[in-house]
Amino acid sequence: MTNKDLHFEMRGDIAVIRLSRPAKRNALGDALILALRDQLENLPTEARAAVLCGEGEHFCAGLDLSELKERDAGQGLHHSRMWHAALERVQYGPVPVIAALHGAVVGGGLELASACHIRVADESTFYALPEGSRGIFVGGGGAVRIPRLIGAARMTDMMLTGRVYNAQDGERIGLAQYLVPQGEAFDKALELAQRVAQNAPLTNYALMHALPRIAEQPADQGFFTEALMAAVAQSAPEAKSRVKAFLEGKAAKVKKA
Ligand code: 1HE
Repeated sequence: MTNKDLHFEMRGDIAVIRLSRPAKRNALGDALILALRDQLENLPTEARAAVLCGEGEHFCAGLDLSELKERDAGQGLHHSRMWHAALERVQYGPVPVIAALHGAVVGGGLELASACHIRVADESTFYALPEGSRGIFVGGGGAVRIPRLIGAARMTDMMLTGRVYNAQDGERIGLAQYLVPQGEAFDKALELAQRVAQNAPLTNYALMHALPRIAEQPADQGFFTEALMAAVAQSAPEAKSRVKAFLEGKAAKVKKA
């Protein structure tokens, strides 16, 4: 499903997906959510990583409130599940997704950002979950993903009191892994995506698909799953050639930060 509010381009082997509805602060209506899902399901095979960003002054104002018409309980359930399906394509899609954040990252916008693998925020970024004040609840996976980033207590506070976190505090509590000067989030996200794209595809796959599942498993099962994933990754020809290159002094060392 194509959508005029979702812009897509390839920059080399990086897929750039841009929410392009700035007049409505990139609010996510049903059509846009479905287009995002379809876009992730149909990435060109040469894509090795993706950057997700928003056009205009804000990353995303969340759910398009103009579509919040009367739904009965069953319709509400299906609507939430539609968001889940789309954001699962972000989290468990073919390539790691780096979110470039600026301005408002609120409601469903924060749910979308939390489904990405790395979040880069610029100094204009602010985070909120205004669902509490709108009389609704998160429905795009936020109740699962956001506590895993910042803890249930902080999310509860955000929703009960309408607390807004600024960019610095957002990075401090774990909403973003990177904080950059205003206007630089996209460039930083692209730089990181280019770096991620150089990893062995199986390593990226393990980080996207095995690690979050291991993190949910009891330790004993997690250790076992880790061993299986490690065995698969290290047996790939690419792992052998990369290790050989290091041993022959042909690959980069880890440098002090
Ligand atoms: C919208 C939306 C929207 C803006 N749905 N139309 N999300 C919220 O509760 C956040 C609501 N939005 C805001 O608080 C503010 O708009 C912002 C802080 C994001 C941006 O402020 P600002 O001053 O730059 O823009 P604005 O003047 O408020 O909005 C510009 C236009 O965008 C305006 O429409 P216009 O026709 O009068 O120009 C706004 O109505 C429109 N707009 N945000 C629809 N969200 C899976 S469940 C997820 C549940 C949720 O996400 S609930 C939280 C929803």
